[in-house]
Amino acid sequence: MSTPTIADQLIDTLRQVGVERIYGLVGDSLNPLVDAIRRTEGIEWVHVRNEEAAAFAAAAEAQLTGRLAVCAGSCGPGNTHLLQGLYDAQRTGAPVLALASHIPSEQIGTGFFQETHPERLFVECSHYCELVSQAAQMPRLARIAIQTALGRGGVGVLVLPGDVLHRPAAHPAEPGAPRVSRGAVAPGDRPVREFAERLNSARTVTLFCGAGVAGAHAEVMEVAAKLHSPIGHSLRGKEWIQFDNPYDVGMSGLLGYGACYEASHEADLLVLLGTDFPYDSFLPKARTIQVDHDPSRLGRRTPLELGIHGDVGATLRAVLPLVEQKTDGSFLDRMLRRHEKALTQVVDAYAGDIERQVPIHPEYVARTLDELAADDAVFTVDTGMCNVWAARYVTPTGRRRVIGSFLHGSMANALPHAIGAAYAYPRRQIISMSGDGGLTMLLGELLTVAEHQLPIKIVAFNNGSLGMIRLEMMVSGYPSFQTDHGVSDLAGLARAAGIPGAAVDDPADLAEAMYTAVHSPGPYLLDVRTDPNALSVPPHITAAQVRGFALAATRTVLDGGVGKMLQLAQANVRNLPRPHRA
Ligand SMILES: Cc1ncc(C[n+]2csc(CCOP(=O)(O)OP(=O)(O)O)c2C)c(N)n1
Repeated sequence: MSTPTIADQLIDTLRQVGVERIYGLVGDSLNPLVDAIRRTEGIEWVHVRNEEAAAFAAAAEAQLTGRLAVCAGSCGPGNTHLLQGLYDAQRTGAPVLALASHIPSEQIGTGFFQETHPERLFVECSHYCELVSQAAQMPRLARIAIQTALGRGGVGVLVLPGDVLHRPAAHPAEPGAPRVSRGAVAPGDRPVREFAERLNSARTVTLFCGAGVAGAHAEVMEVAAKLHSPIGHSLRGKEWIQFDNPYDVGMSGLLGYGACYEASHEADLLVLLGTDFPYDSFLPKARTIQVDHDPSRLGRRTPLELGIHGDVGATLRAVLPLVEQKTDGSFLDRMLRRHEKALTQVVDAYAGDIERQVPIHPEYVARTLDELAADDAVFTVDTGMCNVWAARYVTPTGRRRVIGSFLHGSMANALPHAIGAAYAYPRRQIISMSGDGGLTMLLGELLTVAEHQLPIKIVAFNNGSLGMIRLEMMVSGYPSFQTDHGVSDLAGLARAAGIPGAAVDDPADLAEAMYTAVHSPGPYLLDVRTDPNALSVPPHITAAQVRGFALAATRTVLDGGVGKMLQLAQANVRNLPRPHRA
C-alpha cells in the first residue's frame, strides 16, 4: 500500500475518535482532505452552502452530544465564513475541531491570492489554533487539537496548507483513540463546610440555575426542599431545571418572567449554580455564593462571599448531608404566589383572543408548536424574538432540548443548528424556530436540507421585520427605521428549494397546518405570517424607562404570555402549604 498522506492520517485520527462526518464546502486547498474522505469508509462529507452553516452545524452536534464535531473551510474566505459558528461553539463550550485549510506554505507572507493568517484570525474563538507546516508535526498536532477541544470544551483549529495535506506522512499512525473522559470536579472539604454553614444560617435562600445544573436536577430539588428555596433559572438553565419543579419562580434576564428577579433580590442569600449569567444588572449584588466547574467564572458577574470550584451535582451531593432542614417555608410560599400572580396578570392582559387575532400572534404560533411537538423534540432557536417565544412557550420535559446562539447571539443560527441536530439525532423530531430575518440570512441552507433530505421542521415566524430590533428601537425611544423589509414568500422559496411548505395567515388554519408540518415525514417549512406589532409598549411607561435599554421598560415590554408555565405555577401554588420534610 502506498504511504498515507497527511490528509489520510488526519482522517484516520478522526475516525479513531468516532467522527462520522465533516461539515463544509470543498475548495482547492481542501482537496487532499476531501479526497481522503472519499476513499475512507465510515466518514462522510456534509456539503453545506456557506461555511458559517458548517460551523453552526458542528457546534450544534457537539453541544447536543458532547462528542467532537468537525467542520472545514478552504483558505481565505472559506476560513472567514467559519468564524461566526466557531464563536458560537467556543462560547457554548461545544467541542468542535475546525479544519482551516491554507494557501500553499511557500506563499505564506507574500500577500498571495486569498491569503489570511488563520492562526491570528481564530485566536479569539478557539482554545487551540496551530499551523501545520511540516508533515512531521502530524498526527501529534491533530491529537492535541482534538484533546484540547474535548478537554477544555470549545474549539480547536488546525491550519492546514494544501501542499502539507498532500505530503506523505512522516510518522506512522498512532493507534488508540485520543480520548477525554472528563471527571467530575469535586469541591474541597472546607468550602463545602462553609457553604453548609452559610446555607444553615441564612434565613431565606434562593437558588439561581444555569446550564451547569444539567444532570443535577434531583440534587437541586433536594437542596430546595431542605431550604424552602425558590428556584429561578437563566435561559440556558431552563431546559435542565424547570420541569418537575415545585419551586419554580421563572427566569431572569432581558427575556425574564415571573418572580425570579424578586426571589433573587429579596432572599437573604442567593446561590448561583452553574451559571455565568451575563446580565449583572439583574443580580442583587448582595450576599451571593457561586458554584461552578470553571473557577475562572467565580465572581466575575457579582461580588461573592463564597466561590466554590466544583460541579453542581458533586458539590450539592457533598453539602446535602450538612444542610439542616428549615422549618419556615413562608418566603418560598410568598414567591410562588407572586410568581403565579405575575404570570396570571400578563396572561389576562395579553392573551385574550389570541386565537382569533389577525395577523397571527406569534405567541399563538409558539403555543401551538409547543402543544404539537414531540416530548423529546430538539428545538433550535433563532436569535431575535424567537428567543422570547422559546423561553416562554417551549415547555421543558427533561427530554426535550432547546439550543440557540444564547451566548454569542448571532442571527441565522437556527437552521444550521438544526442541520447538526438532524445528524446528531436522526430519529428525533428537529424543529427550527426561525425568524424571517434569520432564515433569509442563510437562505441557501434550505438547499442543504433538501439535498440531504433532513427531516427538519422549519417554523418561520414571518413578521416581515427585524422584530427584536424594532422593539429595541421602540424601547430606546427611537422611531423604528430600516427594520421592516416586507413579507417574503418563504413557503414559496422552500418549495423552489425542493422542501414542501405552506403559508398560513388565518389563525383558524394554524393548528392543522402546524400538525401537518410537525408530522410530515421529511423536511417541511411552515411560513406563518405573524404580527410585527405583537408586543407594544404599555401606556404607563415612563420617559425614564424609555431612555436607554432600561431594565424596567424591557421587562414590561417583554411581559407577554407565558404558555404552560401558568399552569405549572398554579399547580405549585395549589400545593401550598407544602408539607415540611422531617
Ligand atoms: C449576525 C447578526 N446581525 C445582526 C444582529 C442584531 N440582531 C439581533 S436580532 C435581529 C433581528 C432578527 O430578525 P428576525 O430573524 O426576523 O427575527 P424577529 O426578531 O423579527 O423575530 C438583529 C438584526 C445579530 N444578532 N446577529
